[in-house]
Amino acid sequence: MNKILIRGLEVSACHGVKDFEKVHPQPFIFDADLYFDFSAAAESDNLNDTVNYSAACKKIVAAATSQSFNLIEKLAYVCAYSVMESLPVSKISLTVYKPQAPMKVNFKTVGVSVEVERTEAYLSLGSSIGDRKDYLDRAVKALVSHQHISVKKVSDYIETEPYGGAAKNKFLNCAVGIETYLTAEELLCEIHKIEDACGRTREKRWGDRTLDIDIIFFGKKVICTDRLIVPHPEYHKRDFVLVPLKQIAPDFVCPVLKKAVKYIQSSGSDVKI
Ligand code: A4P
Ligand code: MG
Repeated sequence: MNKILIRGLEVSACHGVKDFEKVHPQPFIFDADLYFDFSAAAESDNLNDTVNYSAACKKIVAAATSQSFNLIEKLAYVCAYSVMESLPVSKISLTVYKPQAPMKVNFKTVGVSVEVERTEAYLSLGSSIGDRKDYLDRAVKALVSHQHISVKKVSDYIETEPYGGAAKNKFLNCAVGIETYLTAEELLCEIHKIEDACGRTREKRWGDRTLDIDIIFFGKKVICTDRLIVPHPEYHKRDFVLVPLKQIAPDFVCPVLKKAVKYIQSSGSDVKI
């Protein structure tokens, strides 16, 4: 993917852990790579078809001067998020240098680099205890109000037969399409918080639950760690996942099966339509 480069953007601002740094401005230097497919702009020669680097610089300056942070780590993320939230770049790599950091050693500069990427992800939500619709509504609301998650699509809620043998109640299921700047691990943490806020207990695998949120797809990434397997290893066997997913993301291609969702057929029969 092509990218737009910003180098040596100097901003005078007040960041640092020492008291005097919070009142006396010092220089911070930014480099940024904005990933954006500008082939249309290369063809049209029209500014409207690309990301205006001036707009990106203004966002960084505004983010860096509107608040005071202790750490350049925080500063870097705030500036990166600010660009991602306002401009259609798919990823930003941003470095911030602090050449006058108060240290009693000779040095040229110190700095940090962060990468923030926009990822299209799909979640499967299910509830089989209590007011099931209210739990799904609360989960969707929590996703909508999350600062680094933007909900793009919510499927219909469908009632499904319990799958897997452990659960006894009927489920209400849905799928949600999001865009997020979080990593997959961070997203997992956030969905666990939402499950916990809805009274989720983890007694029996596949058992009845107030709220379960699974990550089905995280962009095109294939992840296999102790904590996270994506695409979800069982999703293609389950109509309670596939039916809502086909409604909101029929053309999304599974990075493992290499098939669009609309062509994936489960062998299960947990959904009676
Ligand atoms: N984990 C690994 N990969 C993922 C992923 N892609 N998304 C880990 C989310 N979590 C993932 O999950 C256990 C651990 O799986 C997590 O801590 C995480 O690190 P959990 O939600 O605590 O436990 P669980 O849900 O009981 O286990 P599991 O294996 O996620 O079960 P499923 O697959 O969620 O199945 N029938 C109907 N009709 N509708 C349903 O929604 N749901 C289940 C649960 C069973 N039967 C159902 C339904
Ligand atoms: Mg689960």
